Amino acid sequence: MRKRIPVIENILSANDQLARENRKKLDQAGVFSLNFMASPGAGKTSLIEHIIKGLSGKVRLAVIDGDVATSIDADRAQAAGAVAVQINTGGECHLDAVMISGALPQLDLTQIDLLIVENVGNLICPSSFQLGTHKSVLIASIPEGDDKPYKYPAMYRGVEALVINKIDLLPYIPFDMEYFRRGVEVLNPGLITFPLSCQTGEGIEDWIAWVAGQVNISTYQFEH
Ligand SMILES: Nc1nc2c(ncn2[C@@H]2O[C@H](COP(=O)(O)OP(=O)(O)OP(=O)(O)O)[C@@H](O)[C@H]2O)c(=O)[nH]1
Ligand SMILES: [Mg+2]
Repeated sequence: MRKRIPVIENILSANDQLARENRKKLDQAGVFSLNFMASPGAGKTSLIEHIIKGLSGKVRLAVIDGDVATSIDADRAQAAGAVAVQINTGGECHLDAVMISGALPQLDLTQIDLLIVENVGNLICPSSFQLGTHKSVLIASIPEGDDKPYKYPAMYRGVEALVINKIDLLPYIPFDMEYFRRGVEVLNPGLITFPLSCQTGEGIEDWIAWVAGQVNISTYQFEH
């Protein structure tokens, strides 16, 4: 008789254990952390750039950037004014807790209020791997199409906030917002959602205010 070896379950439970240790380190240092997930090109790095600029001087921000091969995104975050650490996954389609555990010692956590992790662009794998971050944010975007909640339910189910980026493209691309939102509501009822455009800046103010609220910056005022 063949024995079933639960390899996947063991890998995920080892990952979750390490994720708990990552969280402990962040909590002990008073760092609040967000895990940004999205398909390739949805606008993760563009949003991070807006946050860095919007919270400059109010929040000490660091970014861990996951990328299969390059340091393009970490360079962009650094150019925008954040401390940034690059993780090259060498082909893996997601970050995991081991990679975050390796990156954390490269940051002086005592000097950071907010850590944003930009996951690898992918709507499947990242949702299976806990990192130890406090909340997960999904960035959807108009050109991906309005059927994505239906096709990638695990991703939409497992997040605490949703950004709908590239609303400037709504006049040009067929996208039924009602259909999209109905799909999200079934999977994740009441999910806080921010339709916005990194291109025009529409909706960015509310989004940055939400991020600031998460880091407990009660005196936060958006500067025009
Ligand atoms: N029209 C429009 N384009 C946008 C918007 N936000 C980002 N882009 C463009 O979309 C492309 C991808 O943006 P990124 O921020 O690099 O996306 P990403 O999710 O970080 O991409 P990967 O890290 O490669 O997965 C860039 O060419 C951006 O200029 C937007 O709101 N509207
Ligand atoms: Mg990016």
